[in-house]
Amino acid sequence: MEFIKVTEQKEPFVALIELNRPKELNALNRQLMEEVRDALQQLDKNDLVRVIIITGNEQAFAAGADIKQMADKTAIDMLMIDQFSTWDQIRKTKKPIIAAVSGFALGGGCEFVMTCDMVIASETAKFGQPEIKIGTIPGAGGTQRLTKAIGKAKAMELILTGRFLSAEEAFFYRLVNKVVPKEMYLYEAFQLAKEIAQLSPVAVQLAKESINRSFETHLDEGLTLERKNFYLTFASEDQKEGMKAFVEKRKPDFKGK
Ligand code: DAK
Repeated sequence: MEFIKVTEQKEPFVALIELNRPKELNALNRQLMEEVRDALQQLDKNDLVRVIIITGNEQAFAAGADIKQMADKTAIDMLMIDQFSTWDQIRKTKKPIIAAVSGFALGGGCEFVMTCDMVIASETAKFGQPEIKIGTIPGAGGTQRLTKAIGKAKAMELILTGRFLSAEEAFFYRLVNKVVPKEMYLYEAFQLAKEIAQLSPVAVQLAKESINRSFETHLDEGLTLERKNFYLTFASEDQKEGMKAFVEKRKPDFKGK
């Protein structure tokens, strides 16, 4: 594992996955997400693990999918690479996953957090879907999950402007379970994990499955639409310009083409 660290049984029945690309603010390249998928599949099969915590570092949970890896891709490249199957497999994890978030959780990072089951945030956490600023839209469930989590008006505001939510705001809008001082976010995540890990793993898994069913009944249709539209942004000059400008550290000049 190059981009993640996995500690099984950090506490009894609790495993920890740490995203570990600190120089790139844990930008989620394809290999990192595949490593997360593989780790989750292993942990799901391991009877000594009942709850999984996923975290980044103090500065960033993850600042999004890796823009440098996507910048030159065409719509067809994106379709053929099919990163979604990795994300879909992550979504199928049976054991509960707690995201412990400090610093940036942006774009794919915010979507990854929303794919987890519960969220403990440091007071420094910042959540957002800033894809619009680089000429694309959320591609891993953001338009669907953020809207269901915080409501239409606020989701529209965040996704159409790319603004960030502070940890306090994220708590107010029910995107996160709890906000704690930055020294405490991992500790709090472990407290929650240990409480759940003492309970019946069978009941916990069935409860998780049932809650997700209520949440996801209409999600598939939404995700299908979102995917098509995400691919479509890669047919635009604006996506090329937005991602190129980010890499070149300049302001993008969008033309609406
Ligand atoms: N990708 C690649 N590199 C990134 C990055 C990213 N998302 N975010 C940060 N970095 C890199 C920077 O390029 C910089 O690298 P060097 O220049 O030092 O080599 C390093 O991390 C530190 O970043 P900054 O110098 O920019 O740090 P600042 O503190 O000044 O700013 C920031 C922090 C988080 C505000 C800024 O880095 C930023 O705006 N980052 C981009 C945020 C963003 O736009 N995120 C959304 C990306 S699009 C999909 C799944 C998911 C997605 C799509 C499809 N499928 C399953 C198909 C998701 C898409 C996205 O997330």
